Amino acid sequence: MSRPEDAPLPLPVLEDFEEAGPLVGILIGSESDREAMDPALEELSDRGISFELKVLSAHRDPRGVAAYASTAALRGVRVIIAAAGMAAALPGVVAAYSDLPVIGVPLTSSKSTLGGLDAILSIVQMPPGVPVACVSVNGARNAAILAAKILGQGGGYPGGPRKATTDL
Ligand code: AIR
Repeated sequence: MSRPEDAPLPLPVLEDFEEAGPLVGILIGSESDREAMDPALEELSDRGISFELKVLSAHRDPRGVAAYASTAALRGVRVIIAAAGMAAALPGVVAAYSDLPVIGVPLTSSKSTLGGLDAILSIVQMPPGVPVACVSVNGARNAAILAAKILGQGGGYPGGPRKATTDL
């Protein structure tokens, strides 16, 4: 007898992603990563930079990640921050499906026995041709600051004047 969980996953509905996007897309691999990313949300909010946050796992919902990443630029998203713990494939998979700059945030996880070393190596060791920027373990705030700097290239600085270096 077939079980509901054996049914093929529905194909992602691209209409789900068609609404106009913010400047920054933040992806987290699990609901359990949300709190670790709060500093990024705070930093982007302080700078007046629009963002969205979605929970999408590269391993548990690969087609959802593919659909998001391959449509983000069309929606106006200009930088993607992707955060995950353990075998953190999320930033790399996003970079595989999108030409947008991707900033990876390796996270510690209550389930990780390696304290974030697993995640940072998963993110930083990308093969040639598919780059992903990588901040420190739990470096959510730095990811947001880097996103703001990327957005500031070639024009005005989004979110107003830079904070003093001593605030960083
Ligand atoms: N994760 C989820 N799918 C792929 C990966 N690498 C990560 C999450 C989270 C950790 O696994 O980003 O940090 C544990 O997730 P959960 O949902 O079991 O708490």
